[in-house]
Amino acid sequence: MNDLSFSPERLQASVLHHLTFTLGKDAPNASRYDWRMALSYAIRDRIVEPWFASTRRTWAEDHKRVYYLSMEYLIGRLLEDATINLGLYEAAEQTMVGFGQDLKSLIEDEPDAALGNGGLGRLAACFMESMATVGCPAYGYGIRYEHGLFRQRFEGGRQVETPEDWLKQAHPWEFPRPESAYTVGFKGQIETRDGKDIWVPGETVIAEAHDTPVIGWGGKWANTLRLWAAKPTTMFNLERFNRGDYAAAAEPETLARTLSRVLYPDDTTYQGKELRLKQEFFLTSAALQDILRRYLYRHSDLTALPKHVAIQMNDTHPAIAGPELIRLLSDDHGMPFEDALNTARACLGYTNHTLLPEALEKWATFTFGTVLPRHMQIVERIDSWHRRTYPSRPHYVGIVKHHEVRMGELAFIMSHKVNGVSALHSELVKKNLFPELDRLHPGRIINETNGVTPRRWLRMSNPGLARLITDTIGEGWEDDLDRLDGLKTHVDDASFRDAFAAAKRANKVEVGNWIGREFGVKVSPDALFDVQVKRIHEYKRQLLNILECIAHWHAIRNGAVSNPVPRVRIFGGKAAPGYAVAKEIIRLINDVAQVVNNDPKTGDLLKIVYPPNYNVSMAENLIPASDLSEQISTAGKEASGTGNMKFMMNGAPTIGTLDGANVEILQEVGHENFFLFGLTAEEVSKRREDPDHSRKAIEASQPLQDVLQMIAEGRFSPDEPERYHGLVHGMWHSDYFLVASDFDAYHAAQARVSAAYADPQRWYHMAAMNTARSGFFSSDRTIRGYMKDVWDVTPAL
Ligand code: 26W
Repeated sequence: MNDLSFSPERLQASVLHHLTFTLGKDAPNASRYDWRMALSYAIRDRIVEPWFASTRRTWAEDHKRVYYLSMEYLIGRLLEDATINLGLYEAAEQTMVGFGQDLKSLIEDEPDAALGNGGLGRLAACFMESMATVGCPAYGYGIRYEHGLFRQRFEGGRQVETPEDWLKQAHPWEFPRPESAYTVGFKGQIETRDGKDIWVPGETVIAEAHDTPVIGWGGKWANTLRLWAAKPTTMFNLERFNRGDYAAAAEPETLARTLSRVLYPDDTTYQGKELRLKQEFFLTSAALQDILRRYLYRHSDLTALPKHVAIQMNDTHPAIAGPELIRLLSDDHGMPFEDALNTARACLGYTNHTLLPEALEKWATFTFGTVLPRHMQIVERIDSWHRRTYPSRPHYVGIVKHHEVRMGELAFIMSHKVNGVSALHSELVKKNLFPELDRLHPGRIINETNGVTPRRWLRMSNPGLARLITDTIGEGWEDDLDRLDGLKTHVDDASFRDAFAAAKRANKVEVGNWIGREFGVKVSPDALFDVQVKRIHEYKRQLLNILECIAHWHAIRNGAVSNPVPRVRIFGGKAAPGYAVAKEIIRLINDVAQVVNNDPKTGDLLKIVYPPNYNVSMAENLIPASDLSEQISTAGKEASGTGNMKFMMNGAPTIGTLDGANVEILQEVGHENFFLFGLTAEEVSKRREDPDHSRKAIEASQPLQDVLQMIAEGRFSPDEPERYHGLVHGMWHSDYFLVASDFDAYHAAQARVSAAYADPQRWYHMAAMNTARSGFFSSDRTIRGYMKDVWDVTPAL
């Protein structure tokens, strides 16, 4: 039974074994769920050996370890990914056919692990896979949220949120580790003992580890994703229970469990809620205690910690790591304060993912001091140490200002490296976010352009194109993505372009069928699939997209477009539940879709589709079926984007602004393979100085005026004509994200797209060039950059 070889026969035996002894089911009575679980356990068994081997080797070589601290991991499904990375896909397919089961439908039975909001969380998931692929010994630390990101439905075109419930069924990939548990404290007071300040928490919870092995490409290395679940320190009050006071008896348990109950669904607007701060400290403290325990198992000199340990903070969410590590080193282990500070800083790195002012975490000193009184003291000591050490620091710079603790400044000062996530973004981090700190600490801010894992985002999600690539340039490109460049010589070959087009068309047929089946909209696979999928946010400008849809529709109706190219405009994404404007944009898209999709005058020439509940699994289906990638943020606002890279890999040219990693995508593919439009970041800042910019832009554009007029007249909301008056008013009078100023340029760029698509030879040349030039955007390259520039760690493989 424990022959874990990879032959189909052994895999079959394993599946049957798990079905019988783990699930307790007899094959004739087994459901799809049972088969999926049995297969998952059989696959997991085959990860365990490389996982142990990796761990043993790291210990044996006393290898430096990377610890990635992140409040979010947007993982998605694991069965297919693990099976493909182990090279077991065909064996699994055969095995399951033998049991009368279809592997694909088992794969789709798995719920998405949606423990993240968007880009930052998905990046953490890609990094975990890449660290395993390149053999970087690493642990990811996070929170085991009982409920991930909410589910989205539309009711009358409006977003409705319902709770997500991924743990309703057993999660086959994790190993609970009740023995790996730490106490995390909150509140309480500081007591002085023998002249030392000691924190006596007023509340405590237990953080209990749940480990998921993450296997890299080829199954050569596996790391651990360790997620913490909150447990009460005391189960319940027996005395109260016996008195019949059941609710009160369970109070400590309820209190603790709320900590890891639910992921905060806000990205980009920070709320200042006490529970969020507690979650951040819960993750960070448990992780640091675990890191020190592992270190002290072999070592005793804590000043040598940075030689063995690198800790990366994924944005400021775990930025309490600085003060917490100082506290553990000095309060618990007796290290002098300044030594503790220097040791902590040599371990820590900070990645910034956003410049938006409303996203920068700042805690009221009252909240911070109440929840973490000892840390408040330490933060003040760090700040005064920094002021003393850098006397030229301007008075307005610092961690604690205006009764707030600024987490960005804290993370910066407590890190030896600070990085942005694209070339442009890193420059803006220097110039606009931390100009004074950059001057005081030259060289600390560096760039590590984001990437995505080509295993999930090309090999797994686009098997047709992956096969064509292998047939064309040979095997081995999956973990050596620069080799895609070898496709360039084939792009001029018409038969290669035909094969490329056929792979794309097959994906479009599947997505088209799904759209027809699920949403009742008939779309042609020969139409141009124009896709914008990402969180809904004003700066990402889904509004610009839908306004241009209306202009395009209007132009076709009026016969102003000769030979219009049929298009399907696809939207996907969730709005934060409290983000009213974003929700209004969602409703507008759905309202416009209603009218356009039922207009016999435009028929198949234009369809607008907005499938609800966009998530990782939907992205895996949509992106390979896309012709055009919409990356149209206001320049200077999108830190990097990672969706843009996935589209590029899958052969969808970008229509986009010079923002985030679009800049580098353009550099790689060249102007002839990219539809560039819009103001640059510098022009955006200038333009905003004119208080009248929006009115002027609208008055200069007849198409935009017509569009706004139609919306204001209730053309898309006949039952409530004034529904979008606020939105239209905002366009005329504020338009902070410069939708109006970029409208004409975007409209013109869309016309260039249509012209290019009308010539298939030209189009597939462009599409294939995008795939060929996407090698730089593998997250393996990104991880190697962090290893060299930030973590100072070499691969163990
Ligand atoms: C505290 C509320 C909050 C939560 C999450 C504020 C900000 C965030 C994230 C930093 C938002 C985020 O996901 N940023 C995205 O990070 C990606 C990975 O680096 C980038 O590609 C995106 O451009 C950036 O928006």
